[in-house]
Amino acid sequence: LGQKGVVLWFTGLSGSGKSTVACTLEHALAARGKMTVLLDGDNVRHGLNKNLGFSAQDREENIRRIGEVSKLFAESGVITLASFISPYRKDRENVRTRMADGDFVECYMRIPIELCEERDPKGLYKAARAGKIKGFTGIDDPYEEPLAAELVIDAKDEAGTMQSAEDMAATIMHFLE
Ligand code: GGZ
Repeated sequence: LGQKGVVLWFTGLSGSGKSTVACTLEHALAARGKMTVLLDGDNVRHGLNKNLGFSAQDREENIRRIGEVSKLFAESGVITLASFISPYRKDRENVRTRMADGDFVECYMRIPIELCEERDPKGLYKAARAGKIKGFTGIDDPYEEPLAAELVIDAKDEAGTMQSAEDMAATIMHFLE
């Protein structure tokens, strides 16, 4: 009866596919009858965190609040998928420290910036290059790579073939199993 909660924390650049993979994985988990919640910029930055911008301080507070919400969900037995750039190592580690051992699974989307920029679904990289957005992660704002993520997802598999979102979600599902 019941299920154990966990936080799957997706970190990576804008356009790295965090939310796409999280969404694909969420569907796969739901198909197995798991209770899940997906937190991302779209449902958090417009509500709970709408008073926050993209300064280092605001990003820190963004991640802190999301961490606390994720913790509450996980403690209620929900599989929580959090998809945020979360560029600062310290901020991610603070979330990890707040959680019970093993309940924080850091999933690093290690996609080269060239690829993220090529995709640029919202034209944000273009705007950042043009100086229309200041402090854009990877352009003129830092991204601190995880040093010991539980999962590292690369654009290509070992054979050098580009991975689909389904492939990436399957890797994470195997880890969870
Ligand atoms: C990075 C920005 C910025 C700046 C707006 N830097 O690709 P997106 O659009 O949908 O995802 C990005 C999102 C990042 O929000 P997070 O809450 O994940 O960031 S953090 O964890 O750092 O707090 C991008 C958009 O917001 N966006 N301005 N300057 N991304």
